[in-house]
Amino acid sequence: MTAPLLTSLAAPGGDRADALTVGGRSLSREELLGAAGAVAARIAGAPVVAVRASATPETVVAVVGALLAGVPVVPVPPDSGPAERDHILRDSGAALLLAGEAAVAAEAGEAPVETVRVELAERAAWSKPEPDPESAAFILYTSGTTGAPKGALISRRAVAADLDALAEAWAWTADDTLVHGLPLFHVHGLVLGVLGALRVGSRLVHTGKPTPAAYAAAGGSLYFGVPTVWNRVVRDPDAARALSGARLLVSGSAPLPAPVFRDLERLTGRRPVERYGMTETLITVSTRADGERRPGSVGRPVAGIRTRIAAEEGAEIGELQLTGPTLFDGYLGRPEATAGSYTEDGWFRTGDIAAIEPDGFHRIVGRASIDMIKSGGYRIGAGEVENALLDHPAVQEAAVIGAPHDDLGQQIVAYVVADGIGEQELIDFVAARLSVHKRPRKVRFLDALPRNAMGKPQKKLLPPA
Ligand code: MLC
Ligand code: AMP
Repeated sequence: MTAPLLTSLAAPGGDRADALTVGGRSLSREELLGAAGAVAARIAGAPVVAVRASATPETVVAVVGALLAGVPVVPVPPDSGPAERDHILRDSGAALLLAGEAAVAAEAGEAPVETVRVELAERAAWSKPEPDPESAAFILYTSGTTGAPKGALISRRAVAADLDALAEAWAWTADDTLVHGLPLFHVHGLVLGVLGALRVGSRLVHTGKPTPAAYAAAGGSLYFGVPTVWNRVVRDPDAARALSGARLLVSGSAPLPAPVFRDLERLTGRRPVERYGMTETLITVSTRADGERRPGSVGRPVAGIRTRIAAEEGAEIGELQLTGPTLFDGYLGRPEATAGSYTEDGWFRTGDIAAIEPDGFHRIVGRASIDMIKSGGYRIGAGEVENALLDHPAVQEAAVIGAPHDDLGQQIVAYVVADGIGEQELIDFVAARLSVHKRPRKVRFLDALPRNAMGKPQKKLLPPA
């Protein structure tokens, strides 16, 4: 039986003043629980609450407060422009937007819901019983291939089951210090990187930004990063060497290039752990602290997860499908999209193409759809960026792809048919409407998009980026 999500929030091995450090500001667990209790008291009964998820202790307090109160949390990227932010707030039905002090000023008068300021110094005891494990902990907005992001409903049970499975695979205990600097609005940084540390009881140092220098200075035993972060670490050998005292370096959210794996081993003496996951499933496949780690492989399913490959007759690779207790409860208000993400016999269709080796190790080979881009570990739907570009009056047609990129894995490249506008202006236009990370890094201007006889744009025929 999985223990309820928040049962173990009190410090198992005794409290310390810097149990949680985010961007240089620290809280003890007692302070965190007190401030979160005050948030819980203020928002109890709300149907859904949004949190402006900047990398601050206020974000952690807001999220823990909502989880104490049993109010589902919708993290909002702090740099999201009005188009993306208003979609998330309206679609989720959030009644309130929680934000730290500096952020409140930035939001004032702009957001379409009431903004509530989170105060680290507030204290209230919260002693209500743990909410139903089947209730939603999070509504995480995530991109599909077309249209606006959908809200994935993640239950408390799914989060608890996943964190326990990962703690077992990585031998993650209260003796660890977890270090990372990932955004607090996605599974990697928020669910694993904050709730994981709180559930296991380890210290957490969030570096604000995931820079090599900040990782090197943090002195952790366990580090999380997306491949872009590890690529930057190995390009800074002094920073990389400073990580040789760590117990485990974990990479996920996108494929870790084999040369980066090898450079990490060479510079730190540590073979990185690779793990695979998705917003809709949480982290489902991983190599282990006590097992083999192989470049290009994400290992075996974690406890409770079963996987299979839906391959054509005779083929070894095909769509990875899975089932288990960490799966989501569907997309909010989108029964058709939810149904479409499952097979007839109830397995989740990841949309990733994979192979399973005879010894059970999984290799992720690619994505089924060209319209799902992974850039710097962020998942970006081509359709959402195309729609943003088409909102500009000068743009007549737009096609967006993820072009291979050494540092980001893929970089967003936009091909447009447009009059009287320059590249940077269009990049800034998208950055201001959506989140900054969804901006094209390059724009190519064409006289017309390549199309087939039916008039459908043919992305495979676009000129090289
Ligand atoms: C640049 N900036 C702009 C801009 N261009 N601002 C406004 N308009 C423009 N046109 C600013 C940015 O806001 C930022 O400011 C700065 O420039 C640098 O931005 P960037 O160039 O986009 O950053 P970059 O170096 O490319 O970021 C790399 C990165 C980032 C690795 C740090 O991609 C990242 O954090 N990735 C993590 C994604 C992640 O966590 N994914 C997990 C998904 S969950 P400033 O002030 O902010 O510096 C998942 C499940 C699983 O996948 O398996 O884990
Ligand atoms: P997101 O929904 O942002 O969590 O992105 C999920 C997607 O990230 C998956 O469907 C994969 O395409 C990709 N992904 C996550 N981890 C890995 C990994 N270790 N190797 C390759 N791809 C990964």
